[in-house]
Amino acid sequence: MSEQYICIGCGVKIQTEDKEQIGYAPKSSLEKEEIVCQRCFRLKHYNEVQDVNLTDDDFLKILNELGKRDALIVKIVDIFDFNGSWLPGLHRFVGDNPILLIGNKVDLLPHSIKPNKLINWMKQEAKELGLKPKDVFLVSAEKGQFINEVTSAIDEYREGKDVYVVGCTNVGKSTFINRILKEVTGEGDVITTSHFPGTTLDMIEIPLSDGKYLVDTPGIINHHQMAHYIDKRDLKVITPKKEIKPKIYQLNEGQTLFFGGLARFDYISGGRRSFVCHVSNHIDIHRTKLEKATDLYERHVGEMLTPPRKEQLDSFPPLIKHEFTIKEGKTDIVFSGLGWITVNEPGAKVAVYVPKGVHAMLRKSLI
Ligand SMILES: Nc1nc2c(ncn2[C@@H]2O[C@H](COP(=O)(O)OP(=O)(O)OP(=O)(O)O)[C@@H](O)[C@H]2O)c(=O)[nH]1
Ligand SMILES: [Mg+2]
Repeated sequence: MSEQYICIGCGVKIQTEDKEQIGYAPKSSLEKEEIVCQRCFRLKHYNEVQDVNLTDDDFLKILNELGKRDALIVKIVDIFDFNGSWLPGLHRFVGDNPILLIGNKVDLLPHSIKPNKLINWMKQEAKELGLKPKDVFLVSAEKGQFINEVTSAIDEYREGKDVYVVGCTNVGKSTFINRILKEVTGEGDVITTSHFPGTTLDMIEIPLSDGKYLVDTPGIINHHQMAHYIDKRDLKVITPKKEIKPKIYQLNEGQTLFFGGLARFDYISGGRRSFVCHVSNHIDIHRTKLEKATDLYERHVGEMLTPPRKEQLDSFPPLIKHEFTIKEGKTDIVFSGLGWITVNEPGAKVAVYVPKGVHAMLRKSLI
């Protein structure tokens, strides 16, 4: 019987027959110690992604296994897109297994934010969302911030069991595991990572010193995230790479902000006040009069207001209006996957427009 090889980059089963299907690797590569599929090779060397035909159900099936295993679950969220990257109903997959909650990409938030405050905020949000984690941490998998603390905590909480790292796509699960590996073994970038959602395709088991495993899992797709509606080439625009610089706008009633052509914010009433925008530094914010906004959008989306790209407009969903009245001080108006606007005083009436399917909401301010 032939041996089953697994791609060390994404976890997919290796096949050598069909170049067009996932898991393809040339026969010659089977002799290597570490086998990487063609898709991972291209991602790593050319930053090009080959589409796969796996569905949500395929990924859910993989995660459903977790309920049957006795393990520690490490749930990762992207702190820049906390609500968008939240996996609802995690208990359905993981059964009674203990959970650690980790907010990744803390390097993107303004340095002035105190980590402890953020952790308390995450604890509160987790409670409201019905999750009871054993503990909550912040990290930067990419920069290595707080990695030692988290690694020790994992080792303690796992009580000699396997560890599964779960979360929605793109939160940095694979980067996190690579970082731990680097700290422990000195080996860099074993697992394939990329800014395209859906990089990891199956479970990847990394052996631990006691014979147990640290396991990377494919991300669950949250369809209400902005990333799924834009051209792949524009992911770089909406995803911050560096600390975001808050931009303060003093607005009068009847003024509008556009975030590229991806979102619109109308300030309806509440007197002159300031709005602090937390979005990727690469997003152009365009200020205009509310009464002119609809017309401006129709004329300039795909040109001055971009992304989306002009050639993509036929398939880009229309912007849908959500109205909010801000009842409490220090509230964030969240555009799932794009960022948020912080309002310090109650009493403002606003309208938020996001592509149909993308979530918009209010939350207690993170900062
Ligand atoms: N700024 C910042 N970016 C990060 C961090 N960790 C991961 N990223 C970036 O986030 C993107 C996704 O990282 P991955 O590790 O591939 O995410 P994943 O959760 O494994 O994604 P899937 O395999 O698709 O489920 C990549 O562009 C990473 O460089 C971090 O700590 N800070
Ligand atoms: Mg991954």
